[in-house]
Amino acid sequence: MKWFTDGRFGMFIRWGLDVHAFTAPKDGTIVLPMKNGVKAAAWLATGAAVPAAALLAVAVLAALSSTVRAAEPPKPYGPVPSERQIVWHGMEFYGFVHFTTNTFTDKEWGFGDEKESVFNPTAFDAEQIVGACAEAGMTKLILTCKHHDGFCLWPSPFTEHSVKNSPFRGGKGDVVKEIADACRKHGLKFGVYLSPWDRNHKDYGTPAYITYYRNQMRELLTRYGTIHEAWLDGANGGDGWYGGTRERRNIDRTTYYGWPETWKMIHQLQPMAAIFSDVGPDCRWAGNEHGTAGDPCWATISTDGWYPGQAPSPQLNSGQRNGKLWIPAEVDVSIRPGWFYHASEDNRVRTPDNLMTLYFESVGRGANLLLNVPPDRRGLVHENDVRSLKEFGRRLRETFGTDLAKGATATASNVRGGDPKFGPQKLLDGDRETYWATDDSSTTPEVTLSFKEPVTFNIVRLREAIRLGQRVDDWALDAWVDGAWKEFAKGTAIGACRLVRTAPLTTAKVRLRITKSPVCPAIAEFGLFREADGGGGPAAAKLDDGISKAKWKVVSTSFDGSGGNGANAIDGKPNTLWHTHGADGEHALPQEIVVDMGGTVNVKGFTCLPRQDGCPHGMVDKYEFYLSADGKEWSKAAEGEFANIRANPILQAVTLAAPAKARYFKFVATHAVEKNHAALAELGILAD
Ligand code: FUL
Repeated sequence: MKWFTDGRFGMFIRWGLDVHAFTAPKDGTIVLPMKNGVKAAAWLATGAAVPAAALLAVAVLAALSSTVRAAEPPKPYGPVPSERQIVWHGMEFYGFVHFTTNTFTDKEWGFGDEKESVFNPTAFDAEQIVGACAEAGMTKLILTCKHHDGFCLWPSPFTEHSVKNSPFRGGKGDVVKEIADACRKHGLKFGVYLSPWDRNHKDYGTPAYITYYRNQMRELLTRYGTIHEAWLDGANGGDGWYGGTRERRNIDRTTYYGWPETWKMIHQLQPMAAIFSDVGPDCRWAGNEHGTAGDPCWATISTDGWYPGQAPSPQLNSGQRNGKLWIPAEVDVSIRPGWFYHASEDNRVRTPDNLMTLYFESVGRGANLLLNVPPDRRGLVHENDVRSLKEFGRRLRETFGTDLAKGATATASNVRGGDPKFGPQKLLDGDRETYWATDDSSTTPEVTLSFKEPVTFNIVRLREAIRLGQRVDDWALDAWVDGAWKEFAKGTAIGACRLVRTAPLTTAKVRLRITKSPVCPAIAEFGLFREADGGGGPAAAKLDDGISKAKWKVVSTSFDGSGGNGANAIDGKPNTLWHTHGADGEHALPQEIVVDMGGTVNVKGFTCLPRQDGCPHGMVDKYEFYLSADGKEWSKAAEGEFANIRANPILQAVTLAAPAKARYFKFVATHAVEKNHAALAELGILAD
């Protein structure tokens, strides 16, 4: 038995024996805050063998007890989440459902001139869609009630461009209602995506459209029960059908949409609806569509001078330490390369392994994961996607179902005020609201979990008590191996959730060290898990990007920029570019490249891999494609748009209206998402 006192609160008894009279915290430290002094004295008076001096000390302290209080919680550090954001953080993993005329026209961005009649799912089943998502472990679904093409999945009285004029349910259908109802039934929350950009609406670009947009938002927020998220997309490609004018309409992103007023309306009508946009206000875009949050990914960020659709991606991806606002990241990514269903992508569904990786790189960095599952033309989640989701759900459940840390004894180098309310056992209670905290002066404490028997784990989960802000900068984890501590992970930022995935470790002691923090830490959870094995998942999908290029050669290009030879477009390497930015500056669009395939090929289509280096300059989003038998006489085989390529620069595959025999092809870049030159990584041909 060891006695010592604490300057502010009196006395602790560090205990080496079994304790019967007190409820002992698991770390074996009996804490007697002053207000319990009387109890302590009474217990000690029952005849326990303690030194007389110590007994006297307890009695004296007990007499003073009325003047001392239990420890106060730490003061919050920096911005803190709102109640709505706390609920949002709790959802962690949920789904997106992209469904509109694009599903039937094989596009990613409809132009706005699609006939309502094309929207004709033959076996739409909201229960099947929601059920597949529920099985994956999703907590919410966000539906594209209206995408950029302007087609509304509910019978809005404000437009004719909706399901009411489609064959779906004889024009009496309401996809929004069916999905919302199915969500409620399966215990999922529901959210709405209402695209601000509307390529159909005649008034787009004028104030009248804003009234229309808000009217529609009001409909969605008042007709379908509780809405947990309003997803406000930042994309705007400029041109569109716009009531038949077929023109480019530029808007001023800083003022046109009048966002603060729309945000206010959303929160008034649906207080729990977290608003997503590039700049929040409740959650922010993570800056890419490939499923990865930054490491670290701070929940805080300063958005001064940024607007939806105009915020810098790297900062969105990693947030900003000590940013002025709490706007955590949401990672949106599709289970397939595109956001909408394309039969050509049936063998490119993300595998359960890949989904696990995405989970660690999003949820595991304190962001939420928004995984898109696009229904097919039947109006069902395709079998391949269902298989992947099911297996992913199984792995999540099995992995995180058992917290191996539960049986541990936790001991900390410091406990705030010696108060068990802030004791390290709070790390193990599975409650995100309770936490271990230290005295204000203790900013680099450590906590050890000890086990009677060694445990084997490969995942550590840490959570901060985020109501008190994002406090910790740096941390490290050690395992007790062969009689010594061995560091197995370290990093920066914890936030709502930090998952560490490591090689399996077997040990009887694990230690968390906070190595840098501006204030005392407040940690809510310290969990250990063992990843479920990967059996039973579909095999990795193979990317089919066309026929062999062994005999190909570049006949000509309109220009080769510095280090950007045409040959790079057919070298099979995604990291080399053909581009037209020379030492003398940009060579303006259009720019073309001609390739000889070395023999006649039955061309069914072509592929274009956009530049993969993260730079949007010269990224081709409009093209023309020609074929020729002799390299002299050309016929145009395709012309079109690579939609959403800036945010999602995936392989673009274009199928020709009719296959054609040719030996030569010519790709003409007619427009780029930024700057006035061409740049692309690779071209390929789809053939028999
Ligand atoms: C982007 C859109 O342009 C895509 O089509 C998709 O909806 C994605 C989630 O957001 O900005």
